[in-house]
Formats: sequence, structure tokens, C-alpha cells
Amino acid sequence: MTRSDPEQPKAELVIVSNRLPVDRVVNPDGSIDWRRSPGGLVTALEPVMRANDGAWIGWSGGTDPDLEPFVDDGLSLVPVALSSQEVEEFYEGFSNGTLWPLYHDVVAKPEFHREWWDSYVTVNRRFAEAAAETAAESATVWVHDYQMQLVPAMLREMRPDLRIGFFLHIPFPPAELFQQLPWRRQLLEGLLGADVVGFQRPGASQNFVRLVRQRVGHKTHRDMVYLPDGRTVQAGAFPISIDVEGLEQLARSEPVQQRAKEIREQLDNPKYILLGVDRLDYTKGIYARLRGYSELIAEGRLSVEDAVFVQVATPSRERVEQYRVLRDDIDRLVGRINGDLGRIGRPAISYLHSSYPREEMAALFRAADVMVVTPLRDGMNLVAKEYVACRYESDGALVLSEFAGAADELRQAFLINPYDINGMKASIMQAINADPKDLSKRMKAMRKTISEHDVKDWASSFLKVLSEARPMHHKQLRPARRT
Ligand code: ADQ
Repeated sequence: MTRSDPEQPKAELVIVSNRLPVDRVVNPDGSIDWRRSPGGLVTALEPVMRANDGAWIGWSGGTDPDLEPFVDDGLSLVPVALSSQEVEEFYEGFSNGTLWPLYHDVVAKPEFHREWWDSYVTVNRRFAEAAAETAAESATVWVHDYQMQLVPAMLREMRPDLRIGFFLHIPFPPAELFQQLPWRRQLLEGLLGADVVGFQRPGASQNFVRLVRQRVGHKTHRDMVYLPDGRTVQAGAFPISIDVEGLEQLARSEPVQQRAKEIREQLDNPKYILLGVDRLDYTKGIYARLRGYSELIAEGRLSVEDAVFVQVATPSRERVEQYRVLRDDIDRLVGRINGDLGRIGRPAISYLHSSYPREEMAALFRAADVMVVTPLRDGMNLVAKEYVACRYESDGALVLSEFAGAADELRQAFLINPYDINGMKASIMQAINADPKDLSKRMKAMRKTISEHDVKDWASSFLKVLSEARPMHHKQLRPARRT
């Protein structure tokens, strides 16, 4: 079945994201398989996709030119091809070398290259075309994240009948930073092709509306943008969440509890296990966090006999220069800290690059007394919510950066400013020495918050607002049955 096949059934709900929710794996005999990548987005969208003959459009991660649409475990997947030059210019270049640092407070210096932009436009058009071919009449298309910001307007031009939503998973910067972008107006106009533009935090939504007013000159009122052709665009905050129930169930399972115990034993049963889990990214604040921790040891406020910091940092985007440099810097820092402060069999930091299955992640969250999440800027940070979901006995402490979206909801965490290393150190000590009753009160409150708002609620609240956003459309999505 090819994409242009007129007989091909069209989808009532189309998801567009940079990556497909599956990874292509080549078996030893050369045959090809697809392995589901365990992201929360799939968990959230799977039930609505199934109820609505949904299709998912995304890049397969490789550079094979002609992968046909296929069905994997009941999900229709439409791969979009990228050439190796596009991987370099659109993905590593404009997406991760320009937009990512710019949208994260310019924590690293964004690079502006005209060829990268051209490639971004070309690839966005390819995704928009794939969506236009896949969507049924008056269908709903939900476009995701910073790699795809031109898709809404391109798609609207091709298919004005569609209902289009956009959600940005990362922060949206204040006007003062966004203004640097040579293509600022094009990006805003790209997003304005959507009926609803969603962000993680209310501040991001306000940044967007303000920029639209200033830069594009449209009339706005609160979260609404009024376009000259009579169309309206609604902006808003839709903080993403996780599969709280599923993760808690996993954390409660016998094998995970057993594994958590084993982890503590393997670490020689220290009094305190601190944990950091991040993609190895300069926005995550890993360097300052580990430095702060090493100072606590060096100053004698903690000892390697009593405490260990387990830092899981999965390398990512390794073809981008800044990521390679960061990895080297952190590798060196950990080596120095362990060399200076560790004892035989007692490293100050247990540093791991691996990517783990969900069971192992849950066991780590169960084993850790203090979870340390210190991004310099983060759209949400799911790790913080995952830790809370796993603490079903309402114990454990969360140290959380104010600059993560999650801080809006997890108010009872030990909130820190990640640039203030002394403050961060004091909060880590406060978390370690806290009265268990205090910890339990905090954890209970945070658990209540996340259990009232899981990832399925996130998806359905976005889709509900989207379905109400264009009254001239009468087709509604079928709600997913709760499982
Ligand atoms: P990320 O920047 O990738 O996401 P985060 O929200 O923390 O950051 O999600 C990372 C996910 O990967 C978590 O589910 C975590 O458990 C998992 N993970 C991390 N290290 C792992 C490892 N070694 N092995 C296995 N799993 C690992 C972007 C934005 C965030 C936003 C999300 C969702 O940057 O701000 O919260 O999208 O919108």
C-alpha cells in the first residue's frame, strides 16, 4: 500500500512529530523490524489513535529513501525520509544547533546559518505534504514540537478543511531572545496555521501571543489571536504528564522492588542515595549539580562512606559539537571528583551512560532517597514526575529547579535556582536531613497533583480544546475508552 494509493483509508487523527514512535532495527539476517520506543507520547496518544483510525507521521531515524507506510501493532505509521544532508542541516543544524539553544534561554550560543533554514523549510514541507495525503476530509492533525513549526501553516494552505493543533514540548522564549532569529516572522506565521497552539507553561503562551502582536501585527486578546481573514488562533498552556498509574504499578511489582534492593546492595548500602537522570544535554545542569555535590563531600558535609550520587546521563545528539564537548567536560569532571574524593569501592559519583528499560528506571527511582533535577531551563522534565509516581510509600525527596516546567505543579519539592550553587547545596542537605514526616507530607501532595493530571488527561484536554476551536467543523473525534 503506498501513500498515494487512492484506496488507502484516510486517518481521522494524524500525529506529526519529528520521530516516529518506533525505531528501525536491522536484524543479523538483514531483515527489518520496528521496536516501539517507550515514550510517554505514544502511551498518551495510543488510545485516541486506535479509536480514531489514527496515523503517525515521522522520521524513522535513518536515511533510507523509500520506506512505505506500515502498520505496527495496530498503529498506522507513515515514515518520512531525510537525506544525510538534511539530517545535518535540518535536524542537527537548525533544530538542535539553532532552535534548541535559543528556546532554552540561550544557555548555549545558537548558530544561524541560511542553509540550515532552507533545509528546515524543505523538510517541514515534506512533513506537511505527508500529513495532507494521510488526513481524511475535515480530520484533526496534531503537530508536535520545535522541529515542525512551519508545518501548521503549510498544511493549512494545502488542506484548509483540516483542524490543526500544535504543541511545543520545550520552552518558548521571551521576545528579547526570540527576536534574534533572522526567521522570526516566518516561524510565528508557521505556528499561526494551527487552530490551537499549546505550550507547557502559561508564560510561554504569553510570550508567543505578545510576539505575534509585536512582530506580525495581529490583534490579540488574552490567549486569542485574531487573524485578518476572520480565523482565530487560541494559545494556551497544557502541561504534559506521564502514565502515572502504569509507572506506579511497575514500581510496585515484585521484580522492581527486588531490583531496587539489589541496587542499594550493589552500592554497598549507603545511608543516602542521590540520583540524577538526564539526557546528556547542556540544558540539564548536570555539570553544576555534580560540582555542587562534590563540594559537599570536600567540605565534609557529606562523606563517601554515607552517600553516593548515581548519575545516569544518556549521550544524545553526539554529532552536534556542543554535545561532544559537554560529554568530555562531564567525563573529566567525574573522573577528577572520584579520583580526588573517592575511596576503594566508594566512588563519590557512580556515573552511567546506558539507556535502561522502564523496569530498571523504576528500580532506580525506588532506590533513590533524593532525586536531584536541576535543569537551567526545561519545558517540563518528566523525570521529576516519574520519581514522584514511583514513591508510592510517600517517602523520598525531590530537589527541583525552578526553571523546569514541572516546578509549576510540584510546588512541594525542594525548589532551587540551578545557577546558585550554594543554594543548591543547601537544599540538597535540607532534603537529606528532612524529617520523614515533612517528606511524606510533601510527597503526598505531589502525588495527588500528578495523579489528578496524567498524560491521558493531557492529550484529551488538548484535543478537547482543539475540537471546540473551530465551530464551523462538525466532525468530532471519538473519545478514547478509558482502560
Ligand atoms: P527531554 O528533554 O528528553 O524531553 P524529559 O522530560 O526529562 O526530557 O524526558 C526524558 C525521558 O527519557 C524520561 O521519560 C526519562 O525517564 C527517559 N530517560 C532518560 N534517561 C534515560 C535512560 N538512561 N534510560 C531510559 N530512559 C531514560 C522533552 C523536553 C522536556 C519535556 C519532554 C516531554 O525537553 O522538557 O518534559 O520533552 O514534553
